[in-house]
Order: sequence, then C-alpha cells, then structure tokens
Amino acid sequence: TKTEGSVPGTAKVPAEAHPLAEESSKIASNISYHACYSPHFSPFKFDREQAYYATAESVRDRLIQQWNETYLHFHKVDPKQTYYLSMEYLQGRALTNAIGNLNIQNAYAEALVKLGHEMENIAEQEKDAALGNGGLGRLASCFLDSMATLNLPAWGYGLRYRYGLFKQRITKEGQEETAEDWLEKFSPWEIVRHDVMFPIRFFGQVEVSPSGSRKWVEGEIIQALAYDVPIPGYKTKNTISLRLWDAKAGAEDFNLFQFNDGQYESAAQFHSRAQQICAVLYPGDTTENGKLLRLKQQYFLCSASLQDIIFRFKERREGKRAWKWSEFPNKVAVQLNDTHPTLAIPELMRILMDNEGLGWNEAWDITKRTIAYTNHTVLPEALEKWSQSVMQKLLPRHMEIIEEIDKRFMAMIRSTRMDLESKLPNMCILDNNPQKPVVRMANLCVVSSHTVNGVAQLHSDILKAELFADYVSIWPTKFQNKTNGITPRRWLRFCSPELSSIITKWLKTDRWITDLDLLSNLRQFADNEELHAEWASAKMANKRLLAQYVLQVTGVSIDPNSLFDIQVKRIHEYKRQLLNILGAVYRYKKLKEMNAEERKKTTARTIMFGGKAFATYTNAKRIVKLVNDVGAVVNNDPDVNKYLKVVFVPNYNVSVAEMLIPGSELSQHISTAGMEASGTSNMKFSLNGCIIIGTLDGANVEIREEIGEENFFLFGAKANEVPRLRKERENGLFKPDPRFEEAKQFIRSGAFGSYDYNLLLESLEGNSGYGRGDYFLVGQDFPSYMDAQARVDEAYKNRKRWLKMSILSTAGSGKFSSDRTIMQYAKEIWNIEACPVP
Ligand code: GL9
Repeated sequence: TKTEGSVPGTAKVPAEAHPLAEESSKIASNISYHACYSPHFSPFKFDREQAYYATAESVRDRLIQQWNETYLHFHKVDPKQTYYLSMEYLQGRALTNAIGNLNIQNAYAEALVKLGHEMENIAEQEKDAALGNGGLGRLASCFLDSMATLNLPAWGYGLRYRYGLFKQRITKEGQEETAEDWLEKFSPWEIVRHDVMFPIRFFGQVEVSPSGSRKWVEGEIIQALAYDVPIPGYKTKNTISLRLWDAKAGAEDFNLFQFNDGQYESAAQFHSRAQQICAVLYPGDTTENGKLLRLKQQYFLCSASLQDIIFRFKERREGKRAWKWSEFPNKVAVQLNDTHPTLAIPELMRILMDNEGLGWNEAWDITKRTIAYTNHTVLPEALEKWSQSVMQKLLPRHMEIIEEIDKRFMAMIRSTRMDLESKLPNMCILDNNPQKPVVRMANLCVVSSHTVNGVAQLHSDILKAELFADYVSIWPTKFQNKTNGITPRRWLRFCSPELSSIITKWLKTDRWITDLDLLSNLRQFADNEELHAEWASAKMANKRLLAQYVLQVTGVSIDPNSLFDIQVKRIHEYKRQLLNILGAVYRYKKLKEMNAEERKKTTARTIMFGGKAFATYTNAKRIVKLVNDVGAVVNNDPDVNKYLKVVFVPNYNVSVAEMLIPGSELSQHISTAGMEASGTSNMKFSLNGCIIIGTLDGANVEIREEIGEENFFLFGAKANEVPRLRKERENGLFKPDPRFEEAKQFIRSGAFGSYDYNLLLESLEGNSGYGRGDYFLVGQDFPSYMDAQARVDEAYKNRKRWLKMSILSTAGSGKFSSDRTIMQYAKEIWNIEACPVP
C-alpha cells in the first residue's frame, strides 16, 4: 500500500466545516447500496474496483440532484447562455475533483475507511477521460470548471469518443501507441439521455422548390444521442453539463432481410459506419478517408449542438405570445474552440433559412451576433483547410452557404474598401487554386463572427499584426485578447493539499481558491524563515511522492535532494524538447570530463520529460527515443549518476501531470518565440512554486511580468527577431556555438547507442530546405539557453534565494486563474451574467 496522499487530491485535509457536515456513515451506507444494487458487478465482492464504481455512483447521485436543480433554475430564469463548442476535452479523473468541489473529502475518506478501503487506492482505479490531445482540450476542461464555479449559465458540447488519446508505452524502439479504452467497463460520470436525440444528415443534395427556397434532402441520416457529464462548481450548488454526442443508427437501418439471408456484414454495414464517427479522437488525416471522417465528426458536433440549442431556445418561448428570432443572440452565445467547430456557422444559417424560413439578411445578422471564435495557433500546418470537393460531397447545402458568404464578403470589400482589393485573394474564404481548391476555415470564422480572440497577449498581437492583419482595418474592434488560465482547484488545491494548507494558513483564509489574486498577499512573507521552512517541507513531501511514482513507472530511482527539472507537453519540434536533451547531453559530457571533486561542486539534477508524439510525426518520435537512450546511459553511469539523471515519464496525461507538477522545482517552456500561442502548463508550474526557464513566448511573457523578471530564467531570441534570424541563416550567416557542435558530435559518436540520429540532427543543420536549416532555431538559442541553465545551477545552491523565488512564483500566479479568463469572456464577449441556484 502507498502512503497517504500518494494519489493527487486524495490526502486528508484539515476539516473545513462543511455547512451540512455529511455523516460518513450515511455515505458509507449509500456506497454499500450502490455496490449491491447498481448491477455492474456480481454481488458479494467489494474489492477496489467495485469500491471505486460504487463510490463514484454515490457521488454522482449528488451531482445529478444539483444538476437538475441548476437546469430547472436556468429554465425558469431563462438567462442568456453560453455554449462552448469543442472537439476536445481533457477531463482527467473526476472522482477526487467532484468530491473536492462538493467539499466532502473528509467524509468520503472516512466512509471508505469504514468499508475497509483507502481513498487514494480507490481514486487510482479511475481511468482518465482523455478526449483531447493537449493544451487546447485541457483548457476547455478548466473553462468548464470555472463556468460552474462562477455560476455562469453555460454548457459544454463535445463528442463521446470511444477511444480517446492513445496510451503511450516506451520500448527500446521508442514510443509505442495502443488504444486507450476509457469506457472499457463503463463511465459512472455520464448519464445517457435517451430522450435527447437529433438526426444528422450527410451527403444527399439540394432541392430547389418552385418558389426558389432550398432544402437539403436524401443522403444518409445518423442519430446523435446525448450523454451528459455533470460538472460541479466549487462550493456552489451550480452544476453544469458537458454534453457529449454519440452516433447511433436506428433499428430501421438494420437490414433484417440481408441478415436472414446470411449477409451479416452488409446487414449491419450502416450500423458500423455510424459507430465510426465517434470511434476515435482525431484520426490521422493523411488519407482521404481520414479527412472525410474528421469532417463528419466536426459536422456531427456542430449540427447536434445547434439543433439542441435551438430546441431549447424555442422550448423556453413556447406559449409566449410574440417572440422574434432576432432575440436569439440575446439568449445564445456560441464560442468556437478553434476552427474545428466552424461548421456551426453555415449550419446555423441553414437551419434559420431552410427550416425556420428566415431570409439571408436576418439569418446572417443572427449568426454574426451569436458566434465568436478563439484562435489557438499560428502554425500554418494547424490552420484548417478543407477540400471544396470533399465538403461539396458531404455537405452540399453548407457549401452553397459558404460560397454565398464569401461572395457577399468580397462584394462588400469591393464596394466599400477598394484599397483592400489586392488583399482579397488572402482574405476571402474559398481558395480556388485549381490544383487544390479549399475552404479556409479561419477566414470563414473571422468573417462570420462578432469577436475573434487570441489566447495570450503576444499571440493576440501576432494575430492582429500578421495572420488576420488585413481584416483589422475593416473591423478594428473585432479582435480581442483573452489570456488563458487554469483552474486553481485541480491544479493547486487538490493536487497539492499540503502547499494549499500552508497558503491558507499564511493568508488566514481559503478564499484564494476562488479569488486567486489573493495569492499576491504571500509576497510580504517571501523572506519569512518560518514560511520558508514550511514551504520547503511541503515541496520535499511532493518531491518524495514524485520520486516514488517515477520509480514505480520507470524503475529509475531519483534523489529528492536533486533539482527536479521537468518538461512535459506534446512532443513537437517547435516546443524544442531537442534543445533540452542537447543541453542534458552537454551537461553529461562535461560531468564525465570532471574529477570527483569538481563534480561535487555541481548542482545535482534530475531532468524529467513527458509527452506524447503524434503517431506519424517521425522527428517527434526520434526525440522520444533519444531522450530514452540518453537516460539509459546516464542513469547507469556510476561516475555521474549521483549528479545527473534523465528520465522519460511514460504516458503523460492529466493525472500524471497532477503528480509531476507539485513535485517540480524548475520547468522548461522553451518554444521558439512566436510559436507557442500561450501554453498553460507554464501557469500550473508557477502556481505550484516552480521556477520557469523559458523564452519570451506565449503566456511566458505575462507570467514573467507578474512574477518579476528576477524570478524567471529568460533566454533566447525574441519573436520579432525570428524572421531576421531565419533569413540570416538562409544566407549562410549563422555560426554555431562550439558547445552545440560538441553535444551533437557526442550523440553521433555513438555514446547513446547505435541508432542513427543523423536524420534528427540534420534537421538542425544546413541553411535551409525541408527538414533542414534549423527552422526552430535550436542552434541559435543554444548558447543563451546554456547560460540560463548555468544561472539556474547557481541560484539553486542558495536555498534561501530559491525558496523566495518559489514563493514569489506562487504569489504572482493569481492572474492565471481560469476564473479570471472566463469572467473576461463572460463580460467582454458573451455578455452573460451569473445565475446562481438559490
Ligand atoms: C494550443 C496552443 O498550442 C497552446 O499554446 C495553447 O496554450 C492551447 C490553449 O489555448 O492551444 N493550440 C493547439 O492547437 N494546441 C494547443 O495546445 N494543441 C493541442 O491541444 C494538441
């Protein structure tokens, strides 16, 4: 068994009087009830797995009750509501979060003890719900937590993928992917709504009536069935919903005749085609088939959600004497999480015109006032472009509408802004390049929404100055910034209960959990020795838990007295894990060259990596392999392994993050400037008192401003220097630092095995060309990175200074609460207000 608190969020916390002080025996009997009567397992058995499901169901009972009250209340008040449309949600585990938000940790922990179990073992049974790839999906989940906590009338909409993000295993070959079956048994956190089902059409054609009205007919119909995941707010009754759509074929689609004739496969063909839609999160899109499926998924989400939204809007107007469609935007705000749900735009137009009989102008006005769009990346390969022919085949009526939006937009420019005529080829929605005609989804979003926002100040500035520059002069007020945030509940209160208790003690209040700016009051204690002692002991406790975990999953034993240095995020060349590992290789080589006395004077480090590489992203997978190969050599080298360890933590996900982040002291956010739109793990680390080494990129810029430049290890080229540096490189003007050459050479010498790393290293060499020319400026930034790392080593030797920096990091993180972000969306984009359940 593990020590108390080894699963994030499960440690007992000092009793914070719950108003209704739950009796643990009542809870225990409710859990027993579920173990007996929820018919998922054979009775008379109550091991950890059964205990988890029964506990979850007992918590779910409360959530359902609060959920019902919340929506009854919303229905009565009929406030304006926000609908957050996202193809991704990275929810992670729900049990500890729900119990924490309901503020009933202690009662549940006690109840489980009465039943012969311990909370941490039970919580560990839960599989992460990983219906997302990375930061964008996790942001959506943090937003839901804040919307509920702030009592905002809001819904999340997404897809119920059967297989979420793949499971990563590390072998000698590097990363191996397997399907992660999060619904293997079942999820106790979803409630199927058999009465909430909408037909979704694909293919078919447009029928024009004699009067000229148009209608989309024929093709195939698949049903969208709703599953609701209740999202409790922190210490509030308000519990909102993440509504996930699943695809379902009807009984009439099953060909009984064929089946009776022995043609089993073709009889069920349509059923299996329906199942494909929600089978996997973002299937590879390099094949035509993959593309079509992805587009189907996107439309499935948009159409089901909009039908649901419109149904609710009408339902609340039923019996009212005169209501107008123009009221729709006063009741509905739709936020598009990146361009993935862009089809909500033509779908809303289609429903309003073809089903509800509105004219173009009225439908367009309503659509524009309803939709807002968030951009999450400027990487060109991530800007969605759909083939016009695929779109035409799958969604013929939507294609017509998109063409009309484009035509009217261009006419508007030509009649009012002749000066922009030359920019039209870039600004219009359809790219009619005869080689490959496409629909540019970001352009469609900008033209059709009332507000467009970036996710950190620098990113929003870049959008205005570059990607969307041409539109700014037409709609100067359309573009906003909403710096991302994270929920302080999951990312501090529950994952680091000890540090939380210390903060509450020193601030003399736990109100910081919902008012994170209060953390700034810690600044006055930044030199206080008593606080230093407590802070250091909480950090050490978290480091020990992390060391235990690392040993368990990798077999590598790490020293809690070494500096814990962590980089966890998706593996991508722009995030520059390669810069990190090259730095580690150089460090290793220098340690090897030192004598024992010299080594003792160095700062001992444990460098940890975690993250998944997209299955077909070759260089990312090579980086994973390199990190593991370096680790295998360094960790087993008795000369140096007291001073350096390199660890790859497998299968990085939300619950692994909850273990890693509280135990970290230094974290690396080292992307090429201008390329990371925001980053959100940077916020999680600094909130947990971890110091950042990083570039002036994404939200790093604002974190450094808040925390103070003396508490941030800055290095690297700035975003506005990057184009010039790339040019200079192309012109052969770049001179690599000898340390950089030495590190690469050391890898090439075979020091880390015989794998041919040339293909990876060559991407850092040459002056230009595909996969060459160091597009991400690793060589350019290497020397300043190494200098910053040397400053880290020095700073860590001074315990007092380091602890002060750590406290100031936490103290300066208040701005990065997703509560702040969501309040800004609510006020500045959605125009919605809190609607607390009385
Ligand atoms: C991302 C950006 O790359 C991050 O910098 C940003 O913090 C998040 C949330 O705004 O959005 N955009 C994007 O496509 N992803 C992001 O993480 N990718 C994934 O989620 C895989």
